[in-house]
Amino acid sequence: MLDGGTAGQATTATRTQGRGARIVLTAPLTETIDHAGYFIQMSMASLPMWLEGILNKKYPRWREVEYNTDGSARYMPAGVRVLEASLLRHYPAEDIACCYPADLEKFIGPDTRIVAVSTHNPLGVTFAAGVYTSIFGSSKMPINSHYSRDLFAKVKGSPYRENFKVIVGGSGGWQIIQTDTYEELSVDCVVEGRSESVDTLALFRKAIEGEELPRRVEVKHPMDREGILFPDTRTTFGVVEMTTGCGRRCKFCVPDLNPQIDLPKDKIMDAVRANVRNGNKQISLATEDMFIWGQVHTDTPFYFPNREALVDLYSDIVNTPGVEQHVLSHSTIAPAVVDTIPDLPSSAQPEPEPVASRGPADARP
Ligand code: B12
Ligand code: SF4
Repeated sequence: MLDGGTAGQATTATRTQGRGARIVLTAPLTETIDHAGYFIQMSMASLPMWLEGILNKKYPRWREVEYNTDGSARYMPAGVRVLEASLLRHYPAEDIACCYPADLEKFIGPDTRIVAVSTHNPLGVTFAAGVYTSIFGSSKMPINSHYSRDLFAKVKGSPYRENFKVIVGGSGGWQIIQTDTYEELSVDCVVEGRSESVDTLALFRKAIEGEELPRRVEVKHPMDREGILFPDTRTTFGVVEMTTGCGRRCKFCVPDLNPQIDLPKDKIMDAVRANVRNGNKQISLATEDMFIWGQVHTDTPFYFPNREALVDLYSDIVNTPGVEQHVLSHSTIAPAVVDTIPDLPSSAQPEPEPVASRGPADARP
């Protein structure tokens, strides 16, 4: 069903009986849309609001989203989905609702205690976004920022605002901290770090009990593969995590502060199938550098990719029935170049290592 079907609205009312879900999860529309590939979201991050007409003309249906039968969102950014999976370990499913910003008033009610917002780039002050927007003229409001502010305004204007706490997380949370826009956006607390953390769950417990929250909380990142959760629902663009961390240690880089972990193939494949089951034709493995997968915590240097393991993983994904596109995320060039050199001097070759110490799906001789 596309764009706010009425059947969905009716069942929503039954589900929450007009009292709202205890925990409502959402994200800006322009970070959630699953339309026209990565390019549209990247444009929305970087084009000023006054150029929105160009995208409206090229993609007249970009605002159309799909619904579950209970009126909740069919897809959400991966960060929301992992948060949802994390909360489901402690709260019953009927307490949690993921919805698009336009439907917030259907899911927020007198029983709502938390509205959790996940955001990638709410104020458009990250690299590239702010720079490109200002090239286009005096308006510095990127399209994505306009829609993020619109979401926060809806939450702020809720007649039940006194009853619930607003918790923000995701890779763009720092923008609210650094611009001190808590009051303006009506945000109680910004969480920096992953939702799987016990600290995040402790914070949610506090919020449900109506306790005061700190403005900013830094939570610990899981240290091993078992600590990372995989949702079995649909994510925007079929984003499935492949690695965390990078390991190159650029001093300014936030993702690199995370431990370097490559995630197990069987869990990646389960998440791919969950996306397909829920109607996605597109998958994208999220990573800081796809070439480190299959060789993390081995003696192999960064720039020697585990080619066989990578080909095995990507082949299985693109050959999964229902997957029509795979969008590549981040990578570095050096490993691809190294992999094309037939006879490296022996000093540049990594020492062979025992197969048992290697990463997942190792097929390298
Ligand atoms: C896939 C991806 C994209 C995709 C898809 C995005 C989407 N909407 O799904 C595309 C290509 C469209 C994209 C676009 C952009 N991206 Co991007 N993207 C990524 C990438 C590779 C993965 C994101 C992801 O889904 N990760 C997996 C999920 C599970 O992680 P997560 O969202 O961080 O969620 C975890 C925590 O943050 C937390 N959490 C998340 N939400 C919440 C909410 C609450 C309440 C709580 C408590 C916790 C919590 O818990 C989750 C895990 O448990 C990251 C790098 C990375 N490794 O994160 C860059 C990254 C997030 N992107 C980045 C940038 C700069 C951009 C762009 C601005 C680039 C541009 N100029 O065009 C745009 C912005 C788009 C927009 N709409 O404005 C930067 C972020 C910089 C920043 N915010 O300061 C990153 C970190 C890349 C980098 N290394 O620089 N991106
Ligand atoms: S992700 Fe990029 S910026 Fe960050 S440490 Fe790795 S190479 Fe450096």
